Amino acid sequence: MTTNTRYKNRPVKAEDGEEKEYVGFATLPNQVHRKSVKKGFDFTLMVAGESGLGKSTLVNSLFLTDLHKDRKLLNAEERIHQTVEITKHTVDIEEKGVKLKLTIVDTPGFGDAVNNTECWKPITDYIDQQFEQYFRDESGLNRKNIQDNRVHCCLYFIPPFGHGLRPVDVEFMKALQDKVNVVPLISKADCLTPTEIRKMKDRVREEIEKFGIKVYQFPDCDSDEDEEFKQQDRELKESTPFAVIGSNTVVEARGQRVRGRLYPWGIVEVENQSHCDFVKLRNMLIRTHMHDLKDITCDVHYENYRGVSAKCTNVNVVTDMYCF
Ligand SMILES: Nc1nc2c(ncn2[C@@H]2O[C@H](COP(=O)(O)OP(=O)(O)OP(=O)(O)O)[C@@H](O)[C@H]2O)c(=O)[nH]1
Ligand SMILES: [Mg+2]
Repeated sequence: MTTNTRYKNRPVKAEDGEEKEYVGFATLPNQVHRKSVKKGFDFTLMVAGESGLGKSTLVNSLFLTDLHKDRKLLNAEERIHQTVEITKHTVDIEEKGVKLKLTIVDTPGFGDAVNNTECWKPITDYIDQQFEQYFRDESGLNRKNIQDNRVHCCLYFIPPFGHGLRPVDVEFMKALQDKVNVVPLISKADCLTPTEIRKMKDRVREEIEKFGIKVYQFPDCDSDEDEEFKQQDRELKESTPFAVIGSNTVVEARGQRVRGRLYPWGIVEVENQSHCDFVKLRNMLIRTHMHDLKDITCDVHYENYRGVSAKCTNVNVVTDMYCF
């Protein structure tokens, strides 16, 4: 569409052959599209869970970048006293002219300390701080260039070794559930056989239900979507919690170079759908549900935060009034 035609009222032929004035609001989706493409998109993803479950490896595998090139490995003694240390990495990705500013919030070492009481506190505090910052920016004078650092999704890593959720997993997810979209993952799925994965998934799903944990719910598929999309949506919902495998090495499998883990007995391919749900997770995050995750963050979690802060502000105002 050239600039001229965009601004002109173009006459169009109606069904009866008569020319009808074309108002032009049908171009609204195009206008929105242009504007958002120009502005670019941002998305913040957080990973959390016990130390050593492969969080950093998975986010590296997801976005093909090595986020921890100069990471210093701590020795065993240091690790025991290690406190939760949250790090933020931003990568700018561009695909077909669409820019995405992706921020990964990594929480290395969670659960490393001997005492895990309230180990989720630094993480919930971090999420609240981002809301607070956004709230302040939004109420400030210069609202044009607000940087949105709110966390849109938190991948919570469940260890593959146990029998379902541990109390710390339940408490952790519950602490997060009203602040962020929690997506539980079964980590290091290469440690389990397909039957064990199925059992583990059933167990985790049951326990999520039993303990009333509010994890991210995939929205219902629109009835006018095509059959293929509906089928993919069904498969996606049935595969939760996703069982994932991460790897930062490229190996040779079936004559191709693939991201995988090489064992004496064979190769586990990260992007092979019969080996794990990595591709499903990536598609969900990037292709199909990114916008919904952002919407829920804004409409539900941020609104929760605003509600609570507004109440606190009112209480302060009332207390101040009584002080006079
Ligand atoms: N078997 C298996 N090992 C994995 C997988 N992903 C990562 N690892 C290995 O697990 C170890 C820990 O991986 P990290 O990615 O550093 O784990 P992390 O959760 O980020 O650990 P912290 O930063 O200490 O919280 C490394 O030796 C990885 O190679 C996986 O899917 N399967
Ligand atoms: Mg890590």
